[in-house]
Amino acid sequence: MQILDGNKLSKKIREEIKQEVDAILDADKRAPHLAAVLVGEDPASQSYVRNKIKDCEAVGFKSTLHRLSSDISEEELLDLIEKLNTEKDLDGFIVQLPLPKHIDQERVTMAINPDRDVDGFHPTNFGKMALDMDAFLPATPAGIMEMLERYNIDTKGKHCVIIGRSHIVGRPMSILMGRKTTPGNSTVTLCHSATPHVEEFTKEADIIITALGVPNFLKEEMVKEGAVVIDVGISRVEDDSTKKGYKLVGDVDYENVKDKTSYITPVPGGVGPMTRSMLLKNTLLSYKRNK
Ligand code: L34
Repeated sequence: MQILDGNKLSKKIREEIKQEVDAILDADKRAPHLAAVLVGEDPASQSYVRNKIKDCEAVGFKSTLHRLSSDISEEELLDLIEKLNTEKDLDGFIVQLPLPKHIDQERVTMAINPDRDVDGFHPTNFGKMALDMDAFLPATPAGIMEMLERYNIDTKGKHCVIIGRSHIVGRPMSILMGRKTTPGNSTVTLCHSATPHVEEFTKEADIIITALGVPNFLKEEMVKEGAVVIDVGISRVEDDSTKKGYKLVGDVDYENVKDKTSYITPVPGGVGPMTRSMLLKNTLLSYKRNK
């Protein structure tokens, strides 16, 4: 069993990006610039966005954080997006999800300029991805692909089972793993809440990608010997023995599953940091396109 170390890999990717930024700054050009919009006080979202801003600092990007109160109207948010769509010397921006219930997520996604949509959520980018065209890829799926590539994991002709069909993870992941690329080129099964007996699929899988947000969902007996297990789930569960009062757990019953796998991602320290690295990568890509 080998651990897919997202922290270590992300550090390496950040160093690579920093080298590029250093060269840009040495040439007296402006730094790449990412803006993040955070609506409300969701503790997990605050932590993720804080880390994204820190990552920008670490690689030499400029970053701007727009914090909005949870009772902001949809129109006010759309006005801000309109500004960010054309703001000078801005390469990309994200609107952190989830949004408060009174705001229509679809309208917000549609309002973002696809050329600045470094989350890759706009239908233009999603469609391009599905058609093998150049596009901003959504950060979490892109991070998983990057991880598979850098660990040289063979995916061609393998059976990849994905659990969860969310717009930001499961659905795009099913497309990327099925594309004729390396990594990719897998036979893909997309399981979801209407799949009876998920274990019948996971037991046959060479690669399992869980993205449901149900702690300890994937058990030892659901996994084939030697499978690759990628855990995207990240839930906060109460734990009085920790300083914060909670701990982060994935969708995989890690302690019992790990020894059965060939490769496995931990939570935390697996897919999460890779997501953040891919956001940096997309922002740099956007910057280069603007040149
Ligand atoms: N717009 N909304 C938008 N873009 C995204 O790409 C996201 N996502 C998901 C939620 N909403 C979004 C994220 O940023 C999930 N996500 C995300 C990003 C980073 C981490 C986890 C989820 C992360 O850094 N995880 C760390 C632990 C962080 C902690 O201590 O809280 C890890 O090691 O897994």
